[in-house]
Amino acid sequence: MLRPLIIAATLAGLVSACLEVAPPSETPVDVKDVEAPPDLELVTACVPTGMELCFDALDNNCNGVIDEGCGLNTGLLQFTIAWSQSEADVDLVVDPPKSGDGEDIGDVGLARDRDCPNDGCYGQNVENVYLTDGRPRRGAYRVVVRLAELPDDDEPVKVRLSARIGQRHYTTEITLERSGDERELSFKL
Ligand SMILES: [Ca+2]
Ligand SMILES: [Ca+2]
Repeated sequence: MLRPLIIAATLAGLVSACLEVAPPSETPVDVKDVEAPPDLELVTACVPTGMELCFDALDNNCNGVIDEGCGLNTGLLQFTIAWSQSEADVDLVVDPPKSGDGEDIGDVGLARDRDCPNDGCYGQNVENVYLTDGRPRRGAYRVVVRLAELPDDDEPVKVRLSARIGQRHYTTEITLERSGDERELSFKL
């Protein structure tokens, strides 16, 4: 009786792992250029620190997926922010590439998981934008992290931003001081 149970458990483990992690693509997603404000330190090396921790917007186990097993989705593109001040309203905006003449090119398959703190985030503030399936459209993805609202006497908000672009990984910490502050990065594929 023991062996079928072990096989079933192993299969269940494999299936859950497959659901979380997008299959590797045949050719890597090519990152042509990354633009970031000069005062932001953009770290590309991933140093594993143990098991994956939820809601920190960090790929703690360096498996290429940010905050897996935490109810967030992923794809060949994943942009995630997390911040600790439970009352602060921070927004992650990912604008998809435009056509050559600057026109919208329509739906490129990006979706959003949560809008914190409005979605009942219970102090675990995280927002996640990901590519739902397939390969990403080429072009520049404009990523804006904006402090929409900060209660009067709070400290500046420290926001962790991580991006997964195919097999590449980027992370940085952004400090936003007052309502309306924003920082912009661009990832060109
Ligand atoms: Ca991970
Ligand atoms: Ca994590």
